[in-house]
Amino acid sequence: MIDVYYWPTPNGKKVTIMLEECALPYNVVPVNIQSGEQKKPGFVSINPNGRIPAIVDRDPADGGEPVAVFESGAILQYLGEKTGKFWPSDLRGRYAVNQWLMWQMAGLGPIAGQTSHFLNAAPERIPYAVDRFVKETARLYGVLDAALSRSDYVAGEYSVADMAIYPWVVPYARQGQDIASFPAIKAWLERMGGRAGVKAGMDAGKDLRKA
Ligand SMILES: N[C@@H](CCC(=O)N[C@@H](CS)C(=O)NCC(=O)O)C(=O)O
Repeated sequence: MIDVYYWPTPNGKKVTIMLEECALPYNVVPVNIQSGEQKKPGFVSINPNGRIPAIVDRDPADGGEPVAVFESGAILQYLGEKTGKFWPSDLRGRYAVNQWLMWQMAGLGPIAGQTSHFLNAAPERIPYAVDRFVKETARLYGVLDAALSRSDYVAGEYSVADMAIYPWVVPYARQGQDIASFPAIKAWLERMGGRAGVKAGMDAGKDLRKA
């Protein structure tokens, strides 16, 4: 069994999508980031960075003590290695996926997060910040759109890279993006949204915010 320390956000949903796609049994441990539970000692002992998601795998491949992993990209790699799914075993395939996973972790996620913050949450409108982040998000969407116009999935075959990117692109409107300008992304959103595992992973813990 895998414990997922979770709140229904884009970084959390990447992990539940992968767990659903791999049909791995998991247990959601809610960490309410709105009330600050992610900074409490119990959780910080699992993720010293004090952010969701994190996992604890109670049945690791080496048969040893439970394994704790934080950072959503590292969790996707861990689950890919554990299952042999959506994380290619050959050198070229693996790095085709890994480079897009890193692109999402270091580029799209942090930039789109700031874009959404300055557009929707900042206590005052700061035109310089809005302009800078909306434009950089559009640039990243352009890079993704070009890749998806060459293949159905970002690294060729469907992989953890698609799972990492998808929950960040679903809220494109909150990032000031016009999806009609990115036709390959639009088609990929439909392809991704039609997968049962993606739907179930996106829905995981959806009632937590209301509780
Ligand atoms: N790079 C980290 C980012 C994690 C992250 O930013 N998590 C957010 C939710 S999506 C969080 O826990 N925010 C609460 C906080 O910053 O205190 C990852 O991908 O796991």
